Amino acid sequence: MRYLTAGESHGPQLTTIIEGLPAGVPLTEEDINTELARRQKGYGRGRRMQIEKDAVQIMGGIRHGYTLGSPVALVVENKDWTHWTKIMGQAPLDSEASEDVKRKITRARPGHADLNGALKYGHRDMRNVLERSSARETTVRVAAGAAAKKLLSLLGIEIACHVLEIGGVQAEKLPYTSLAELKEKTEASPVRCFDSNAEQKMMDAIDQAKKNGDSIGGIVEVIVEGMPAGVGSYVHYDRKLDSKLAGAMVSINAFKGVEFGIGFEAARKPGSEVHDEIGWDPEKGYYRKSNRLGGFEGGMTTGMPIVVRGVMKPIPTLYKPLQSVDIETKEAFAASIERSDSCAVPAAAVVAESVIAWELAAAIVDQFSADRLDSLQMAIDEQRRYAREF
Ligand code: EPS
Repeated sequence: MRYLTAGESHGPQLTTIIEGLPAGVPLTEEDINTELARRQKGYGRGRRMQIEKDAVQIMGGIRHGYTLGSPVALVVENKDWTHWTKIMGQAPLDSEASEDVKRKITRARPGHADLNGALKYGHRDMRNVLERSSARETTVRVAAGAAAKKLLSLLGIEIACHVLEIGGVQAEKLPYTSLAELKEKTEASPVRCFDSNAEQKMMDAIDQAKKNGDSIGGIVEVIVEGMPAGVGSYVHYDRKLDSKLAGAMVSINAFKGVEFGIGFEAARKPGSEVHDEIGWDPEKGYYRKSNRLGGFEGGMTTGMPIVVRGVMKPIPTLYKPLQSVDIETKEAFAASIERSDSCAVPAAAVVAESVIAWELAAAIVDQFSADRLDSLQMAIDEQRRYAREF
């Protein structure tokens, strides 16, 4: 499976085309809109989210509620486009069009794609870069992820996300009895956090950052239950599934790092406290007595829950801008100020969940190459039986 996206943050719409989704998967606009709405929530978002009410239109690949096996085309309109038709118009500008119409940006924001993107593509107007490098694009990545999540759930695989840290405020690792409980509680939390004590402190930290004209980042965690053992491969670097998950996580705007299970903590512990002992049970088959490696050994799933975390840096657009250089005059200036979010970590957790769901669904479809949902379901059931009895 693969997908591409197109569209600028203030252009008319965002588009994705998904290729390779098996036929027979029930998928509705409502399924996708539920996920889009989750991404729009979160304490710390800016005014743009009051303008947008993201809603998908299915433009191909689905008939009477089921995927056809043909490419699935999804579109989300940008409501804000109506304010940007001149600035972001597609038609050539006449020569006397004023700088107002272009809203040209020549002062790169440190930490953003502005300067590198401008010099890579030769843009003297950095709006050409920021419009596409904006995290607005994650809207349709979540739409693609919604399709992947639907497929996974029909294979008995459940996925959830939550926020562990914002601006230095750490959530306590409180136990939850099921993913359902984790989802229910974090869905109701303005910062998508399971620990209600940390929740308020996170919101205070966001308020403080906003007051200071600053931004803050954090850490999100994605958990997946029900993945069959043996998905991925150890035989080649580009077939290791954990590496694909790591790549997907760091592909999210502003994400700078990733870890599985106990993650970087493994560097500080002896092997006996890192590796998970193997057990066998007639009901479950092989299992690990702990899950410190977060569901992967040798680039393959172990059948234990996948636990993967991503770290998001603070958004680089600051109301109290850092020093930068104007690419026209080469003079030092404060970077340009664009409307932005002071913290998008709760929304980014949903994006992380979506991209991880996508990679897992893609790996399953690749490994068990199926054109139809029913044959894929049979293949996964068989893989689970095989692993249990092996
Ligand atoms: C973003 C800047 C803000 C965010 C935007 C990402 O948009 P605007 O400049 O229009 O206020 O709200 O995020 C989204 C629109 C979104 O849907 O997540 C940026 O510069 O990356």
